[in-house]
Amino acid sequence: AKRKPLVAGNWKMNFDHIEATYFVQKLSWLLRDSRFDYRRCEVALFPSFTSLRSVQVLVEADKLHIGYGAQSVSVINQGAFTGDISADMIAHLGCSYVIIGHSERRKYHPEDDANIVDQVRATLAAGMRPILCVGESFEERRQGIELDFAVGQVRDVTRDLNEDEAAKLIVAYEPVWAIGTGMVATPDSAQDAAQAIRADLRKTFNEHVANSVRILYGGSVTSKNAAELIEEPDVDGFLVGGASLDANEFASICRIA
Ligand code: G2H
Repeated sequence: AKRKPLVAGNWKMNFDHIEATYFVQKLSWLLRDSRFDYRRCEVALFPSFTSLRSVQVLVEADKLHIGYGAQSVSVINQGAFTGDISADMIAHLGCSYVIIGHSERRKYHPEDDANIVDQVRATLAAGMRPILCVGESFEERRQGIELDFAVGQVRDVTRDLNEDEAAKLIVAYEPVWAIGTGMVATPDSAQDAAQAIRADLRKTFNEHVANSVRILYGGSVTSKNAAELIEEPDVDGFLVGGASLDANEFASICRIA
């Protein structure tokens, strides 16, 4: 990685606010104990909405260097939208990031390209950074169109952004077949996708945008496969799911990145 790496723990629908608080304490203790350098690598957690306030209180009280964010956001600012959470509500909890377009959201919720673009806009407008998830399914890989597919998903969003907005984007390349399956992409294929996405950013915008955007790899990342993935020049960190639920394992991945 040539940029400051980011290790993001996507807890998905796990941990209530008490478990979340316990986890953050344990993680910060583990990282402090191993003299982890937060200036070298950013660490961020993505709890459920119900845990964000507890995480905020703890992070602020103990002045922790751990960032946090939400796993999705409403595209609307406020009003009669029962059950939705706005970008401002999330930002006012001290969140720095929002995960957008995770394949599980694309699958189980009606999050299409237009909705994902609007989530990116809402997140940027509230002063946070979007972590845009893209990646092919097994079918696209079988057809050999995985690079075009992932690049196309990024382009669907960036075509509506200006240069300043695009430079704030974080992309997570998560091949759908690697998510929660234990089948991790090879370092070569993670690099190929990250490189293709970066090349397209260079073409659409310029060198500055291409060099600013961090591209994470996600999909069955563990402390066993993180080292070889992070050696790739265009892989700038990880979006970790299952392995982010164990503080020891997640701390190991942070140290590796
Ligand atoms: C992909 C990833 C985290 P896991 O969904 O976003 O999950 O590491 O469990 O494959």
